[in-house]
Amino acid sequence: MKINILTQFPEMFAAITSESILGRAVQNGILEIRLINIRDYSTDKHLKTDDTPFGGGAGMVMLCQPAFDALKDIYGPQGAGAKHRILYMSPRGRVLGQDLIEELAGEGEITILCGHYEGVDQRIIDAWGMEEVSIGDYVLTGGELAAMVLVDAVSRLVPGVLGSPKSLCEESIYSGLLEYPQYTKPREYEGLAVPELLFNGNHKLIHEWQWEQSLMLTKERRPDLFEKYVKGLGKLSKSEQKILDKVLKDE
Ligand code: 6GU
Repeated sequence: MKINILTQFPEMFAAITSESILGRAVQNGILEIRLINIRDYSTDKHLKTDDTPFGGGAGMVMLCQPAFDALKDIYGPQGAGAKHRILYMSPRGRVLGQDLIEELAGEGEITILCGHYEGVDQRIIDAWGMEEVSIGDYVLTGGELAAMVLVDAVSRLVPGVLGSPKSLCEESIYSGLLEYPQYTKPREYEGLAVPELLFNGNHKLIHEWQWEQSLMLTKERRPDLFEKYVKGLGKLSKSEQKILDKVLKDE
């Protein structure tokens, strides 16, 4: 998958492109992250990329010229031919969820514009058919961190980026439940013991315990997800039904 990122701060992206799982995917060529410095496209003698807003008000607004020219470099003249989805990171956008992440992971190539300061000239968004995306109801100083969140979440769904595909389907958002508690060695640490049940070798019992833990956590912390999950459940075995009834009864 190829991800083009238009930003005034390309160095920030080293945080995701040179480390850990995404760093390896970039090294392997599974993931291509092309960082485009908007300033490089400025035709202004001071390499200006923003200016004061028409109508007054605080802050600076990203200029059309550098952004348009950077986009033309990727796509050719504006309006020419098919293009990929172009996202503009903005707190006024559609709130990012796993649904949009999955959609984007299915694309071969996407482009992301990161705005800074007070925003960008609206004509950039309109002329290039950008989709506005927010990562939640709070305000950041710029779109870069938001873009990194999106790129990380999308990339891990690209085949080959994660080691084992099993870890994908086992996790919360896929089964619709929050994750059960995990433990590792040692069995006892500063007097704190790991639940006995995990050592009895009975994998059916262990899975049932993990499912019960997930159900309880989800019911307590995310009643919205819990309700949806229970509604979507198919036929349960006798032992599963018993566990669900117990969780439903517990206050
Ligand atoms: Cl995408 N950008 C900014 N600046 N702030 C945000 C955001 C994006 N999402 C949530 N807050």
